[in-house]
Amino acid sequence: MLNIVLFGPPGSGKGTQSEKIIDRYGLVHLSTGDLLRAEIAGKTDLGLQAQSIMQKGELVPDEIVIGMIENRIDGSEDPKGFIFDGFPRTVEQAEALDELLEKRGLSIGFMISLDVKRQELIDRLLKRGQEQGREDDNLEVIENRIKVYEDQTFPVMDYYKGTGKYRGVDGMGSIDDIFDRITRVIDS
Ligand code: B4P
Repeated sequence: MLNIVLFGPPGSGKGTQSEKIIDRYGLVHLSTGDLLRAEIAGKTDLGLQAQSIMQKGELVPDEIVIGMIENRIDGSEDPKGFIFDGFPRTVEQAEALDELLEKRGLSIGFMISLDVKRQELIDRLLKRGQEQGREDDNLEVIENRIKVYEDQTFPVMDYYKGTGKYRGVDGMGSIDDIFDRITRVIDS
């Protein structure tokens, strides 16, 4: 099984590239951002809890996202592998992911980390805010999301570097060029 963590700051192209990776490799897409937005749209208790946190650009509590991921792994029938998009976002989530995979005889193959300049992140997210009206894509919240990434999520990179699973990819340029770089990493 091919299990990949797709990592990067907000706006680095995780969701965008995940779609292309699942098309090519037939993996199951597990995006905690999408799962949380579905809970909000469904007005569930979990969604109501998550909504105010996401509107501020803060992280939803670890136990909530870990539980969601665990349910989805167990609900997938005969998967070829998983792509974890936007998860793990804290070292605690990374440790929990390793633990829950190990219990099922699975492991992460590698983590692909998309490297994108700060101004480009802001420009992409502001553009999406204008086009799609996502509540957290406005300048004040984007800046907080980047700060939260630097403070709480960036250390996850060291966690994977420590296990030899980190693979850095230049996330600047066209979507197709970036996808080519990613496929070279996966195919090697
Ligand atoms: P996410 O949904 O994961 O959102 P994101 O980090 O902003 O990135 P996303 O994947 O959507 O965007 P992409 O870079 O593809 O998280 C949202 C919130 O949910 C978090 O702030 C947090 O509150 C909560 N959350 C999620 N997971 C959590 C967890 N594990 N723990 C706790 N809380 C969690 O693309 C952005 C834009 O750039 C798009 O419009 C795209 O079209 C464009 N784009 C992509 N690649 C491009 C390129 N090469 N050139 C030009 N534009 C490009």
